[in-house]
Amino acid sequence: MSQKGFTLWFTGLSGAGKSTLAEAVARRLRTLERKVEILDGDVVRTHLSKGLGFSREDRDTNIKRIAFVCDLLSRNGVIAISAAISPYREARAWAREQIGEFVEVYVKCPLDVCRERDVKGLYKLVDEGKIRHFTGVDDPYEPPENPELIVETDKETLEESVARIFARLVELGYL
Ligand code: GGZ
Repeated sequence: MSQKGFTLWFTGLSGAGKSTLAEAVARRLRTLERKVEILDGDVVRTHLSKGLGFSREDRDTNIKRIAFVCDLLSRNGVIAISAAISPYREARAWAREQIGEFVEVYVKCPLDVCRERDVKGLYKLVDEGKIRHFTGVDDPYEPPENPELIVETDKETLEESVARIFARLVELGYL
């Protein structure tokens, strides 16, 4: 089995399931004795990207920082998993270029379903006008045009999505 590092880059709306998938994939990779680190958008913003907001410029800075760390990790045999919205194609292309060993997974879920889930109550705050520039509502989300994989979290179970991610990683020669 290949032991090389790479970056698994999840992109999708808030509430689409990026963090849940990242945790589930990481858990399964660790059972294979692989070293894994998750860079979750929400968590990164409390440390590495503390103080950044949600303008395009700040989001791009956030993505560049995450990509930088993913690159360091994956060059050293670790599987880095990014779970940030990463709404802009250009920033994701930059990350792909920077990292090289890059597997982009579009975590696809309709906005209505994300809204209904409203795991953190953020969509409610958006509706109340308390949060602005929210991705997919009044801020852009540019879906990937050529991701290595699309998982549809409103149509597949978590286990099915994880299984499809593993199958794709095997196909690409990463596992
Ligand atoms: C999008 C926002 C916003 C706005 C706060 N737009 O689902 P969450 O809560 O836990 O994850 C979201 C997180 C987005 O941070 P990222 O670093 O992933 O974004 S980006 O890749 O665009 O830099 C959400 C919360 O922060 N959140 N305000 N306006 N998400």
